[in-house]
Amino acid sequence: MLFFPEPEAVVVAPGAVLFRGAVLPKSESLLVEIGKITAESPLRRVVTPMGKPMSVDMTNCGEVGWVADRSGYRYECIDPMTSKNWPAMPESLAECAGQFAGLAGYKGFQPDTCLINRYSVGSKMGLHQDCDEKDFSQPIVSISLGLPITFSFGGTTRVAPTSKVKLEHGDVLVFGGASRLAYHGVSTLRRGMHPMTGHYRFNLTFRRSH
Ligand code: MD3
Ligand code: FE
Repeated sequence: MLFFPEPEAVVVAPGAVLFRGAVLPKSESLLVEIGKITAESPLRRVVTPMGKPMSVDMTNCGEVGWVADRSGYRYECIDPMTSKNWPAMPESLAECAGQFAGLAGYKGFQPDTCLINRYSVGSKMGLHQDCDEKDFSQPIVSISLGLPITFSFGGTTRVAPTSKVKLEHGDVLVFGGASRLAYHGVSTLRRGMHPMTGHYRFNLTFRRSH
């Protein structure tokens, strides 16, 4: 699908581009795809290497999926919950991520994994870097669906000052270049009701793991 008119791009930090509401027209089909993926590889609560359960429920699609357990964080071909391969990444999702990466200036992005995060009231994600991938010249594409949340991003050290952006249903964020290793996180999801996702917020992050 071509985007007409071209979505408005806001550079939120060097290398980071926000396309507000850009996938609103396809949000329904994205949620249908999420439903199919989670029917095969259910959302589950993962535990950090420190033994602390995260407050976000997660699953993956693609050739590999991001896993966390007592031995660390890594990408795996097999879903540890089902002992089967992760569901394939729907072509429409891969194409959509590639298209936004291109619009943000990162040509030829071919994600091999998509992490699906589901936030419920009280879920949050503390400040962290995404550094389990091999090639940091590859961007990350994030799609937000459902309830809004406040996203924070800083510099490449934990103590660098952070800026905040509200992420809403249909927003797409592309992080590459200087922003790829920026610390980022989201604040606690507040209670609410979204017509398409109910009490939840979903976030899709498309990555190239190798
Ligand atoms: C900036 N997810 O899954 S998406 C994550 O809303 C994660 O679920 C958040 O951080 C969420 O790792 C934020 C925006 C995002 C994703 C990846 C990034 C921002 C990023 C990687 C580098 C810099
Ligand atoms: Fe992250």
